[in-house]
Amino acid sequence: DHHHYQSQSRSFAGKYTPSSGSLSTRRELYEKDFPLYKQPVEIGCFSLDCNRRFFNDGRQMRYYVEPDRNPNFNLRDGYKDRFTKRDESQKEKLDHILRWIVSNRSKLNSKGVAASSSAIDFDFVTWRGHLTKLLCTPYEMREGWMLAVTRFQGTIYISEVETEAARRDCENRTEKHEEMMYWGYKFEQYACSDDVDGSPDPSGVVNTNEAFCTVVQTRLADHRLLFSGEVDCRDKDPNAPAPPACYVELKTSAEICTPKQRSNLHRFKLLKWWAQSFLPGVPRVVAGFRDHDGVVVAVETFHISKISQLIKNEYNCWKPTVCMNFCSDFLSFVKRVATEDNPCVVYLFSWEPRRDVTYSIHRDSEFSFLPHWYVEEMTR
Ligand code: 0WD
Ligand code: CA
Repeated sequence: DHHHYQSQSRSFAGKYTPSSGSLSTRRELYEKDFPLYKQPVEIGCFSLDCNRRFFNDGRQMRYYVEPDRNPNFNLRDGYKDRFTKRDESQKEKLDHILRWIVSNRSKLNSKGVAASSSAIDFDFVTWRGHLTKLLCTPYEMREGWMLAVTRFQGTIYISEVETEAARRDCENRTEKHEEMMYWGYKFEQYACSDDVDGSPDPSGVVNTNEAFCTVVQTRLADHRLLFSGEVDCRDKDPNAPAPPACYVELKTSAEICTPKQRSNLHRFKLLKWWAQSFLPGVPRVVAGFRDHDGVVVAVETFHISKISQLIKNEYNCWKPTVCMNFCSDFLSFVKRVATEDNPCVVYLFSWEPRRDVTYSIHRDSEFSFLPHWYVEEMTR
């Protein structure tokens, strides 16, 4: 099945894995059969408004309005005078997802009391973006990561910790780079409307506090996952398939002028685009290709289910099976390591390119990330 999703469960052929203090990220080790990955199901959504306030509904949903194949969107417009930027120093960790869980707890509780060891019937709770990083790890040559892990009531929570290198990069961003980060949000404004029958309004303010997030449930091998990811927009056709199949991911990328540039898009960018959208079952990515002056000169749709075919012609390219098998083995590693069920204990998993994944253990430290309100709410 070239879509790689599985609609039915099949038995998990658990095999002996030696227990060890580290996990290899070498690609060859993960060139196995594609693991079971169930069709992701949307179990809810939430919105963050212009002040980053949480709402347990889809009020920030936007609708995709197909741009001209060769538009002339100026992505620099409004950067100076119509841009409200989210405060990046506010580290939100898993807070919005935890608020969603508390608001929807009745839907999540196991029906039979003794049916499960975990109170919410999931092995892992995390952001989709953290899983994207895991999927890309065997091919990542530049940026490492740190993931804080806590086991609480049988469920393992995973929240990213900013690395020293990432903090430096963030502080040393050039003005040019700062502006280019705005371009992606500006493209969204050109391609989305707030109302199902409306049109985009590029004269408005771009506010990066606003977000619509889907909450999906799925299973990777024997890992039951609950994660949330930000969704750019949906198909406005009322007959479009149900979420997440109606969702559209928007991207901007440098214009492609040479075969070498097309090859680099396939070898590096499509890996990240594929991983991010495959995880929640978003079927298509619409890319706006811009010139050096930030003008979108071409728009192209990439269907996630066709990407594995597209890249097969590239020499020494990434493989979806390596990404999924690494992620599955990493989650098994985490289950083996994070044994103490305690909201104050963090297992900190760290990885740097060309190294193995290692971990350290922290009790009542600055890495603890499950808020008191969440622990209290879930224990009552
Ligand atoms: O460490 C993180 N990445 C954290 C993310 C820590 C705490 C919160 N978040 C959350 C925010 O609540 C946000 O709404 O990130 C959410 C998005 O989560 P995700 O979907 O799991 O992240 P990811 O797949 O990496 O990014 C999706 C989109 C990005 O679009 P592009 O096309 O550039 O991939 O979410 C935006 C961005 O537009 N985004 C963010 N928004 C707010 N905070 C963040 C962030 N830290 N990172 C990406
Ligand atoms: Ca996007």
